[in-house]
Amino acid sequence: MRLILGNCNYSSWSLRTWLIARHAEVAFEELRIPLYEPDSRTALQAYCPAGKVPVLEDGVLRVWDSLAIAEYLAERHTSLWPRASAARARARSMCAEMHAGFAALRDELPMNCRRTPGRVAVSARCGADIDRVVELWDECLADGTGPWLFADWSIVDAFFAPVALRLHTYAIPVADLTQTYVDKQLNDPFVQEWCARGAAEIEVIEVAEKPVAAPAA
Ligand SMILES: N[C@@H](CCC(=O)N[C@@H](CS)C(=O)NCC(=O)O)C(=O)O
Repeated sequence: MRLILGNCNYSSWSLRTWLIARHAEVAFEELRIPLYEPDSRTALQAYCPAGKVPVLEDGVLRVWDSLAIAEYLAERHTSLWPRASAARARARSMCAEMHAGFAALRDELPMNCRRTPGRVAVSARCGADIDRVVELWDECLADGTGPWLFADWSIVDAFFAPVALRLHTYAIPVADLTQTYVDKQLNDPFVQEWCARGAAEIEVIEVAEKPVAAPAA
């Protein structure tokens, strides 16, 4: 298998699928396409049906979009989703909500792993997105079974890893229960490996370096 990925520092959808592949312990190669460079579009179109990363190649098969890649890997590694049907359904709902939503959070607080942590003002819409994420996490964590959202690490933790990184790098204050989960993500060896690779990258995507808070709604 081969995963086609963007910049480690900036590409949150790449991080999600890379984490799933690492946790699944599948053997895979990587092809990194730095994004928003003059030749990025041509490179993306050569490998990526939708012109976006991530893409998983398995022989001649190409699977694109993080959710489809997650499901493809989970068909072969069933431990990637929670075992119980109800928990699995909830985890899938959370991934779908992440995949389809949280536009203000994603726009205003771009993933930037190597950013020196520091607070930025956020709009009311972004604040509401953060509150919703925290609500989702706390519903899972409140019963004390942690440390991951459904006890053992699962795909839903990959989907929220970039959000935990954002809460950290933009110094968003959260309650202890939430912070414990953020810290768990930050201390995950795979997340740390990815961030170290991001820190070593030389490309700079200006728009992700200067987040400007949108005016409050
Ligand atoms: N829904 C897609 C989103 C993929 C996506 O937006 N990827 C970004 C990088 S994180 C990208 O390829 N951007 C490059 C571009 O739009 O030119 C997924 O879940 O995989």
